[in-house]
Amino acid sequence: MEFCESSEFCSVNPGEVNNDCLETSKITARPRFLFYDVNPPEGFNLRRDVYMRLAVMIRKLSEKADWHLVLPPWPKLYHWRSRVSQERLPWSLFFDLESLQAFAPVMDLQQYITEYGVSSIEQVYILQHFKDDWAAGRFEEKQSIGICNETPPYVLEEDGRFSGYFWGFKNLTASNMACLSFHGRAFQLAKFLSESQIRTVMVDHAEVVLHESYGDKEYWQARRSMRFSKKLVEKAVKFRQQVLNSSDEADKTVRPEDWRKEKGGRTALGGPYLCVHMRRRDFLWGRPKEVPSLPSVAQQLRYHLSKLQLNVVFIATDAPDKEFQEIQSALSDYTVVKYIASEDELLEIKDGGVAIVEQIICSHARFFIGTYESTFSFRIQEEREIMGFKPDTTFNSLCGDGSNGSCKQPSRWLAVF
Ligand code: GFB
Repeated sequence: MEFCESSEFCSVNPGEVNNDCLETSKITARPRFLFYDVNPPEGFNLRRDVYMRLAVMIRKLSEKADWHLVLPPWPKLYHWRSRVSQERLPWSLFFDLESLQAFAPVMDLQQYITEYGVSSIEQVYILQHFKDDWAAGRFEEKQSIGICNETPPYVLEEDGRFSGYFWGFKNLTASNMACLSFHGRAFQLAKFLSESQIRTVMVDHAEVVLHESYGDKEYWQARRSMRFSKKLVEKAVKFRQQVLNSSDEADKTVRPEDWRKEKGGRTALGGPYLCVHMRRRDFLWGRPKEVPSLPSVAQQLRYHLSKLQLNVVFIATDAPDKEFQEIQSALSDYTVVKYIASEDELLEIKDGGVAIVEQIICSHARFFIGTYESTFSFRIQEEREIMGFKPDTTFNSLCGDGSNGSCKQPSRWLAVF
Protein backbone atom coordinates (compact mmCIF):
# COMPACT_ATOMS: atom_id res chain seq x y z
CA MET A 1 0.00 0.00 0.00
CA GLU A 2 1.36 3.44 -0.94
CA PHE A 3 0.66 6.42 1.21
CA CYS A 4 1.61 10.06 1.27
CA GLU A 5 3.00 11.80 4.32
CA SER A 6 0.42 14.16 5.77
CA SER A 7 -1.66 15.00 2.77
CA GLU A 8 -2.82 13.41 -0.44
CA PHE A 9 -1.93 16.75 -2.06
CA CYS A 10 1.74 16.08 -1.46
CA SER A 11 2.25 14.06 -4.60
CA VAL A 12 3.67 16.49 -7.13
CA ASN A 13 5.42 15.96 -10.40
CA PRO A 14 9.21 16.24 -10.32
CA GLY A 15 10.24 19.89 -10.61
CA GLU A 16 6.88 21.22 -9.41
CA VAL A 17 6.57 22.90 -6.04
CA ASN A 18 3.47 22.33 -3.98
CA ASN A 19 3.11 24.86 -1.17
CA ASP A 20 0.92 22.53 0.90
CA CYS A 21 3.67 20.02 0.72
CA LEU A 22 6.39 22.47 1.75
CA GLU A 23 4.30 23.46 4.72
CA THR A 24 3.88 19.84 5.65
CA SER A 25 7.53 18.96 5.29
CA LYS A 26 8.45 21.72 7.73
CA ILE A 27 6.17 20.13 10.26
CA THR A 28 7.14 16.55 9.62
CA ALA A 29 10.85 17.33 9.82
CA ARG A 30 10.39 17.51 13.59
CA PRO A 31 10.56 14.13 15.26
CA ARG A 32 7.27 12.31 15.75
CA PHE A 33 6.72 9.56 18.28
CA LEU A 34 4.38 6.62 18.32
CA PHE A 35 3.73 5.11 21.75
CA TYR A 36 1.73 1.95 22.16
CA ASP A 37 0.34 -0.54 24.62
CA VAL A 38 -1.17 -4.01 24.41
CA ASN A 39 -4.17 -5.70 26.02
CA PRO A 40 -2.94 -6.26 29.63
CA PRO A 41 -3.48 -10.08 29.87
CA GLU A 42 -1.41 -10.81 26.75
CA GLY A 43 1.78 -12.76 27.33
CA PHE A 44 5.37 -11.93 26.48
CA ASN A 45 5.63 -13.70 23.15
CA LEU A 46 2.42 -12.35 21.66
CA ARG A 47 3.64 -8.88 22.64
CA ARG A 48 6.77 -9.57 20.63
CA ASP A 49 4.57 -10.29 17.64
CA VAL A 50 2.70 -6.99 18.11
CA TYR A 51 6.06 -5.23 18.21
CA MET A 52 6.94 -6.67 14.82
CA ARG A 53 3.73 -5.37 13.24
CA LEU A 54 4.53 -1.87 14.49
CA ALA A 55 8.26 -2.05 13.73
CA VAL A 56 7.49 -2.80 10.07
CA MET A 57 5.03 0.10 10.11
CA ILE A 58 7.35 2.64 11.74
CA ARG A 59 10.08 1.69 9.29
CA LYS A 60 7.69 2.55 6.49
CA LEU A 61 6.63 5.80 8.15
CA SER A 62 10.24 6.81 8.79
CA GLU A 63 10.95 6.76 5.05
CA LYS A 64 8.87 9.95 4.80
CA ALA A 65 9.24 11.67 8.17
CA ASP A 66 11.22 11.45 11.39
CA TRP A 67 9.01 8.88 13.11
CA HIS A 68 10.14 6.85 16.15
CA LEU A 69 8.48 3.95 17.91
CA VAL A 70 8.62 4.26 21.69
CA LEU A 71 8.75 0.81 23.27
CA PRO A 72 6.32 0.23 26.13
CA PRO A 73 8.07 -0.81 29.35
CA TRP A 74 7.18 -4.36 30.34
CA PRO A 75 4.64 -4.48 33.15
CA LYS A 76 4.56 -7.40 35.59
CA LEU A 77 2.94 -9.95 33.33
CA TYR A 78 0.44 -12.51 34.54
CA HIS A 79 2.90 -15.35 33.90
CA TRP A 80 5.78 -13.78 35.85
CA ARG A 81 5.18 -15.46 39.16
CA SER A 82 8.31 -14.91 41.24
CA ARG A 83 8.33 -12.27 43.94
CA VAL A 84 11.10 -10.11 42.50
CA SER A 85 10.07 -6.61 41.57
CA GLN A 86 9.38 -6.51 37.83
CA GLU A 87 7.53 -3.38 36.83
CA ARG A 88 8.40 -1.01 33.98
CA LEU A 89 11.22 -3.15 32.61
CA PRO A 90 13.04 -1.69 29.63
CA TRP A 91 13.31 -3.60 26.37
CA SER A 92 17.09 -3.37 26.67
CA LEU A 93 16.91 -5.89 29.53
CA PHE A 94 15.66 -8.53 27.09
CA PHE A 95 16.69 -7.38 23.62
CA ASP A 96 19.70 -5.86 21.92
CA LEU A 97 18.41 -2.38 21.13
CA GLU A 98 21.11 -1.73 18.56
CA SER A 99 19.92 -4.75 16.63
CA LEU A 100 16.31 -3.57 16.78
CA GLN A 101 17.40 -0.11 15.66
CA ALA A 102 19.19 -1.57 12.66
CA PHE A 103 15.72 -2.47 11.41
CA ALA A 104 13.61 0.50 12.52
CA PRO A 105 13.86 3.67 14.64
CA VAL A 106 12.80 2.46 18.06
CA MET A 107 13.69 3.57 21.58
CA ASP A 108 12.92 2.59 25.14
CA LEU A 109 10.40 4.85 26.89
CA GLN A 110 13.05 5.58 29.51
CA GLN A 111 15.30 6.95 26.78
CA TYR A 112 12.46 9.10 25.47
CA ILE A 113 11.86 10.48 28.96
CA THR A 114 15.56 11.24 29.44
CA GLU A 115 15.76 13.05 26.13
CA TYR A 116 12.40 14.82 25.99
CA GLY A 117 11.13 14.79 29.59
CA VAL A 118 7.88 13.32 30.85
CA SER A 119 5.01 15.28 29.45
CA SER A 120 1.70 14.88 27.83
CA ILE A 121 0.95 12.71 24.83
CA GLU A 122 -1.13 14.69 22.37
CA GLN A 123 -3.50 11.97 21.27
CA VAL A 124 -4.44 8.51 22.50
CA TYR A 125 -6.36 6.20 20.17
CA ILE A 126 -7.88 3.16 21.79
CA LEU A 127 -8.08 0.64 18.99
CA GLN A 128 -11.13 -1.62 18.98
CA HIS A 129 -12.67 -4.12 16.64
CA PHE A 130 -15.67 -3.21 14.53
CA LYS A 131 -18.65 -5.03 15.87
CA ASP A 132 -19.27 -6.49 12.40
CA ASP A 133 -15.67 -7.07 11.25
CA TRP A 134 -16.44 -10.02 8.99
CA ALA A 135 -20.16 -9.42 8.54
CA ALA A 136 -19.94 -9.33 4.78
CA GLY A 137 -17.76 -12.46 4.82
CA ARG A 138 -14.85 -10.65 3.22
CA PHE A 139 -11.78 -8.81 4.51
CA GLU A 140 -12.28 -5.10 4.07
CA GLU A 141 -9.79 -2.60 5.52
CA LYS A 142 -11.56 0.23 7.29
CA GLN A 143 -11.36 2.49 10.30
CA SER A 144 -13.55 5.05 11.99
CA ILE A 145 -13.45 7.17 15.11
CA GLY A 146 -16.60 6.78 17.14
CA ILE A 147 -18.31 5.43 20.20
CA CYS A 148 -16.12 3.35 22.51
CA ASN A 149 -17.19 -0.30 22.73
CA GLU A 150 -16.13 -0.37 26.39
CA THR A 151 -15.61 2.24 29.10
CA PRO A 152 -12.16 3.67 28.34
CA PRO A 153 -9.44 3.31 30.99
CA TYR A 154 -8.61 7.02 30.56
CA VAL A 155 -10.37 9.64 32.68
CA LEU A 156 -10.89 13.30 31.83
CA GLU A 157 -9.56 15.30 34.78
CA GLU A 158 -10.50 18.82 35.88
CA ASP A 159 -7.47 20.30 34.15
CA GLY A 160 -8.80 19.00 30.83
CA ARG A 161 -6.23 16.22 30.51
CA PHE A 162 -6.74 12.48 30.44
CA SER A 163 -5.14 10.39 33.16
CA GLY A 164 -4.64 6.66 32.74
CA TYR A 165 -2.26 3.79 33.33
CA PHE A 166 0.48 4.98 30.92
CA TRP A 167 2.84 2.13 31.85
CA GLY A 168 2.75 3.20 35.51
CA PHE A 169 4.10 6.71 34.94
CA LYS A 170 1.83 8.83 37.13
CA ASN A 171 2.80 12.21 35.69
CA LEU A 172 2.14 11.20 32.10
CA THR A 173 -1.20 12.34 30.68
CA ALA A 174 -2.90 12.79 27.32
CA SER A 175 -4.48 15.87 25.80
CA ASN A 176 -7.04 13.95 23.73
CA MET A 177 -8.48 10.50 23.64
CA ALA A 178 -10.67 8.76 21.10
CA CYS A 179 -11.79 5.24 20.25
CA LEU A 180 -10.77 4.09 16.80
CA SER A 181 -12.58 1.11 15.36
CA PHE A 182 -9.98 -0.51 13.17
CA HIS A 183 -9.90 -3.42 10.80
CA GLY A 184 -6.75 -3.68 8.80
CA ARG A 185 -3.06 -4.08 8.46
CA ALA A 186 -0.20 -1.98 9.73
CA PHE A 187 0.20 0.30 6.69
CA GLN A 188 -3.44 1.31 6.97
CA LEU A 189 -2.70 2.64 10.44
CA ALA A 190 0.48 4.25 9.08
CA LYS A 191 -1.57 6.08 6.48
CA PHE A 192 -4.05 7.21 9.13
CA LEU A 193 -1.26 8.50 11.40
CA SER A 194 0.62 10.21 8.62
CA GLU A 195 -2.47 12.13 7.55
CA SER A 196 -2.51 14.03 10.84
CA GLN A 197 0.18 16.39 12.10
CA ILE A 198 0.18 15.09 15.66
CA ARG A 199 3.70 14.64 16.95
CA THR A 200 3.09 12.37 19.93
CA VAL A 201 0.43 9.73 19.52
CA MET A 202 -0.32 6.55 21.39
CA VAL A 203 -2.25 3.53 20.17
CA ASP A 204 -3.65 1.41 22.93
CA HIS A 205 -4.67 -2.18 22.15
CA ALA A 206 -2.13 -2.25 19.35
CA GLU A 207 -2.77 -5.98 19.01
CA VAL A 208 -5.82 -5.06 16.91
CA VAL A 209 -3.48 -4.07 14.05
CA LEU A 210 -2.67 -6.96 11.70
CA HIS A 211 0.69 -7.77 10.15
CA GLU A 212 1.27 -5.89 6.91
CA SER A 213 2.39 -9.18 5.47
CA TYR A 214 3.12 -12.39 7.25
CA GLY A 215 6.19 -14.45 6.52
CA ASP A 216 7.77 -12.35 3.75
CA LYS A 217 11.35 -11.07 3.65
CA GLU A 218 10.58 -7.92 5.61
CA TYR A 219 8.73 -9.89 8.28
CA TRP A 220 11.79 -12.07 8.74
CA GLN A 221 14.13 -9.07 8.78
CA ALA A 222 12.08 -7.60 11.63
CA ARG A 223 12.17 -10.98 13.34
CA ARG A 224 15.91 -11.42 12.85
CA SER A 225 16.56 -7.97 14.29
CA MET A 226 15.07 -9.18 17.57
CA ARG A 227 18.37 -10.43 18.93
CA PHE A 228 18.37 -11.01 22.66
CA SER A 229 20.43 -8.86 25.00
CA LYS A 230 24.07 -9.88 25.21
CA LYS A 231 23.75 -10.57 28.92
CA LEU A 232 21.06 -13.22 28.34
CA VAL A 233 22.91 -14.77 25.44
CA GLU A 234 26.04 -15.08 27.61
CA LYS A 235 24.09 -16.86 30.34
CA ALA A 236 22.76 -19.35 27.81
CA VAL A 237 26.23 -19.85 26.29
CA LYS A 238 27.66 -20.62 29.74
CA PHE A 239 24.91 -23.12 30.58
CA ARG A 240 25.24 -24.84 27.21
CA GLN A 241 28.98 -25.17 27.66
CA GLN A 242 29.00 -26.28 31.27
CA VAL A 243 25.92 -28.52 31.42
CA LEU A 244 25.10 -29.57 27.87
CA ASN A 245 28.48 -29.87 26.20
CA SER A 246 27.27 -27.51 23.52
CA SER A 247 29.08 -24.68 21.73
CA ASP A 248 28.34 -22.73 18.58
CA GLU A 249 31.38 -24.06 16.74
CA ALA A 250 30.62 -27.71 17.47
CA ASP A 251 26.88 -27.21 16.96
CA LYS A 252 27.34 -25.29 13.68
CA THR A 253 25.30 -22.38 14.94
CA VAL A 254 27.86 -19.58 14.62
CA ARG A 255 26.07 -16.41 13.48
CA PRO A 256 27.38 -13.04 12.30
CA GLU A 257 27.30 -10.33 14.99
CA ASP A 258 25.08 -8.26 12.72
CA TRP A 259 21.78 -9.91 11.74
CA ARG A 260 21.90 -8.07 8.40
CA LYS A 261 24.84 -10.26 7.40
CA GLU A 262 22.98 -13.54 7.93
CA LYS A 263 22.61 -15.51 4.73
CA GLY A 264 20.30 -18.41 5.47
CA GLY A 265 21.05 -22.06 4.70
CA ARG A 266 20.41 -25.29 6.56
CA THR A 267 23.62 -26.49 8.12
CA ALA A 268 22.90 -26.13 11.85
CA LEU A 269 23.44 -29.33 13.82
CA GLY A 270 22.62 -28.31 17.39
CA GLY A 271 24.03 -29.44 20.72
CA PRO A 272 23.87 -33.09 21.84
CA TYR A 273 20.57 -32.76 23.67
CA LEU A 274 16.85 -32.72 23.01
CA CYS A 275 14.83 -29.77 24.22
CA VAL A 276 11.17 -29.90 25.08
CA HIS A 277 9.08 -26.86 25.84
CA MET A 278 6.58 -28.27 28.28
CA ARG A 279 3.91 -25.59 28.73
CA ARG A 280 1.71 -26.27 31.75
CA ARG A 281 -0.27 -24.07 34.18
CA ASP A 282 -3.03 -22.18 32.27
CA PHE A 283 -2.56 -24.46 29.23
CA LEU A 284 -3.76 -27.40 31.35
CA TRP A 285 -7.25 -26.00 31.47
CA GLY A 286 -7.05 -23.84 28.33
CA ARG A 287 -6.05 -26.72 26.04
CA PRO A 288 -6.78 -29.92 27.96
CA LYS A 289 -6.91 -32.14 24.85
CA GLU A 290 -3.55 -31.01 23.49
CA VAL A 291 -1.54 -30.88 26.71
CA PRO A 292 -0.39 -34.37 27.71
CA SER A 293 -0.20 -35.82 31.19
CA LEU A 294 3.28 -36.09 32.70
CA PRO A 295 3.61 -39.88 32.15
CA SER A 296 2.73 -39.31 28.51
CA VAL A 297 5.34 -36.53 28.20
CA ALA A 298 7.95 -38.91 29.62
CA GLN A 299 6.88 -41.65 27.21
CA GLN A 300 7.08 -39.31 24.18
CA LEU A 301 10.50 -38.03 25.24
CA ARG A 302 11.77 -41.57 25.72
CA TYR A 303 10.66 -42.43 22.18
CA HIS A 304 12.47 -39.46 20.62
CA LEU A 305 15.62 -39.79 22.77
CA SER A 306 16.01 -43.39 21.78
CA LYS A 307 15.38 -42.65 18.09
CA LEU A 308 17.89 -39.77 18.10
CA GLN A 309 20.38 -41.70 20.23
CA LEU A 310 20.60 -38.84 22.69
CA ASN A 311 20.98 -39.17 26.47
CA VAL A 312 20.27 -35.63 27.59
CA VAL A 313 17.05 -33.68 27.68
CA PHE A 314 16.68 -30.01 28.54
CA ILE A 315 13.26 -29.02 29.80
CA ALA A 316 11.97 -25.48 29.40
CA THR A 317 8.85 -25.21 31.45
CA ASP A 318 6.57 -23.06 33.53
CA ALA A 319 5.61 -26.16 35.56
CA PRO A 320 6.05 -26.29 39.33
CA ASP A 321 9.21 -28.08 40.51
CA LYS A 322 7.38 -31.23 41.51
CA GLU A 323 6.16 -31.76 37.94
CA PHE A 324 9.72 -31.38 36.65
CA GLN A 325 10.90 -33.90 39.25
CA GLU A 326 8.20 -36.31 38.14
CA ILE A 327 9.58 -36.24 34.60
CA GLN A 328 13.11 -36.58 35.96
CA SER A 329 12.24 -39.73 37.89
CA ALA A 330 10.26 -41.21 35.00
CA LEU A 331 13.39 -40.76 32.85
CA SER A 332 15.93 -41.66 35.53
CA ASP A 333 18.03 -43.54 32.98
CA TYR A 334 18.59 -40.22 31.12
CA THR A 335 20.05 -36.89 32.16
CA VAL A 336 17.14 -34.47 32.56
CA VAL A 337 18.05 -30.85 33.30
CA LYS A 338 16.51 -27.42 33.46
CA TYR A 339 17.85 -23.91 33.94
CA ILE A 340 17.69 -22.74 37.55
CA ALA A 341 18.44 -19.07 38.15
CA SER A 342 20.07 -18.11 41.45
CA GLU A 343 18.37 -15.46 43.60
CA ASP A 344 20.86 -12.85 42.40
CA GLU A 345 20.35 -13.82 38.79
CA LEU A 346 16.59 -13.58 39.15
CA LEU A 347 16.95 -10.10 40.60
CA GLU A 348 19.11 -9.20 37.65
CA ILE A 349 17.22 -10.68 34.67
CA LYS A 350 13.76 -11.28 36.17
CA ASP A 351 11.31 -14.02 35.14
CA GLY A 352 11.27 -12.73 31.57
CA GLY A 353 15.05 -13.07 31.29
CA VAL A 354 15.02 -16.61 32.68
CA ALA A 355 12.38 -17.59 30.12
CA ILE A 356 14.52 -16.13 27.32
CA VAL A 357 17.64 -17.99 28.49
CA GLU A 358 15.57 -21.19 28.29
CA GLN A 359 14.37 -20.25 24.81
CA ILE A 360 17.95 -19.66 23.65
CA ILE A 361 19.04 -23.03 25.04
CA CYS A 362 16.14 -24.76 23.29
CA SER A 363 16.85 -23.02 20.03
CA HIS A 364 20.33 -24.59 20.01
CA ALA A 365 19.21 -28.17 20.70
CA ARG A 366 19.68 -30.98 18.21
CA PHE A 367 15.95 -31.61 18.29
CA PHE A 368 13.10 -29.49 19.60
CA ILE A 369 9.61 -30.46 20.71
CA GLY A 370 7.19 -27.68 21.61
CA THR A 371 3.71 -27.33 23.02
CA TYR A 372 0.77 -27.07 20.66
CA GLU A 373 -0.14 -23.43 19.90
CA SER A 374 2.16 -21.87 22.46
CA THR A 375 3.71 -18.63 21.22
CA PHE A 376 6.66 -19.41 23.50
CA SER A 377 7.29 -22.51 21.34
CA PHE A 378 6.65 -20.55 18.11
CA ARG A 379 9.41 -18.09 18.95
CA ILE A 380 11.87 -20.97 19.51
CA GLN A 381 10.88 -22.43 16.15
CA GLU A 382 11.55 -19.07 14.48
CA GLU A 383 14.94 -18.80 16.16
CA ARG A 384 15.87 -22.25 14.86
CA GLU A 385 14.67 -21.33 11.38
CA ILE A 386 16.94 -18.27 11.42
CA MET A 387 19.88 -20.39 12.56
CA GLY A 388 19.32 -22.88 9.77
CA PHE A 389 18.09 -26.11 11.37
CA LYS A 390 16.37 -28.72 9.25
CA PRO A 391 12.59 -28.29 9.65
CA ASP A 392 12.14 -31.90 10.85
CA THR A 393 14.19 -31.08 13.94
CA THR A 394 12.12 -28.00 14.76
CA PHE A 395 8.43 -28.29 13.95
CA ASN A 396 7.42 -30.90 16.51
CA SER A 397 4.80 -30.75 19.25
CA LEU A 398 3.93 -32.93 22.18
CA CYS A 399 0.71 -34.86 21.61
CA GLY A 400 -2.22 -34.93 24.00
CA ASP A 401 -3.24 -38.11 25.81
CA GLY A 402 -5.37 -40.42 23.74
CA SER A 403 -3.73 -39.48 20.47
CA ASN A 404 -1.41 -42.50 20.50
CA GLY A 405 1.59 -40.28 19.90
CA SER A 406 0.35 -39.02 16.57
CA CYS A 407 -1.29 -35.61 16.40
CA LYS A 408 -1.39 -32.45 14.34
CA GLN A 409 2.12 -31.03 14.14
CA PRO A 410 2.92 -27.32 13.89
CA SER A 411 2.76 -25.50 10.56
CA ARG A 412 6.19 -25.04 9.05
CA TRP A 413 6.83 -21.31 8.92
CA LEU A 414 10.06 -21.31 7.00
CA ALA A 415 12.40 -18.33 7.17
CA VAL A 416 12.84 -16.17 4.07
CA PHE A 417 16.16 -14.40 3.60
O1 GFB B 1 5.09 -16.33 26.20
P1 GFB B 1 3.64 -16.52 26.19
O2 GFB B 1 2.86 -15.45 25.57
O3 GFB B 1 3.35 -17.89 25.51
O4 GFB B 1 3.19 -16.66 27.69
P2 GFB B 1 2.03 -18.78 25.37
C1 GFB B 1 3.68 -17.65 28.49
C2 GFB B 1 4.60 -17.09 29.57
O5 GFB B 1 4.69 -18.08 30.59
C3 GFB B 1 6.02 -16.85 29.09
C4 GFB B 1 6.01 -18.25 30.98
O6 GFB B 1 6.28 -15.62 28.53
C5 GFB B 1 6.81 -17.10 30.35
O7 GFB B 1 6.76 -15.99 31.21
N1 GFB B 1 6.50 -19.51 30.42
C6 GFB B 1 5.89 -20.35 29.55
C7 GFB B 1 7.70 -20.03 30.70
N2 GFB B 1 6.67 -21.39 29.27
C8 GFB B 1 7.82 -21.21 29.97
C9 GFB B 1 9.02 -21.94 30.08
O8 GFB B 1 9.24 -22.98 29.45
N3 GFB B 1 9.97 -21.45 30.91
C10 GFB B 1 9.79 -20.29 31.61
N4 GFB B 1 10.78 -19.85 32.38
N5 GFB B 1 8.66 -19.56 31.53
C11 GFB B 1 -0.26 -17.69 26.12
C12 GFB B 1 -0.35 -16.34 26.78
O9 GFB B 1 1.01 -18.21 26.41
O10 GFB B 1 -1.15 -18.60 26.67
C13 GFB B 1 -1.76 -15.85 26.88
O11 GFB B 1 0.34 -15.39 26.02
C14 GFB B 1 -2.66 -16.93 27.50
O12 GFB B 1 -1.79 -14.70 27.69
C15 GFB B 1 -2.52 -18.20 26.71
O13 GFB B 1 -2.29 -17.13 28.85
C16 GFB B 1 -3.36 -19.33 27.29
O14 GFB B 1 1.45 -18.66 24.02
O15 GFB B 1 2.49 -20.13 25.78
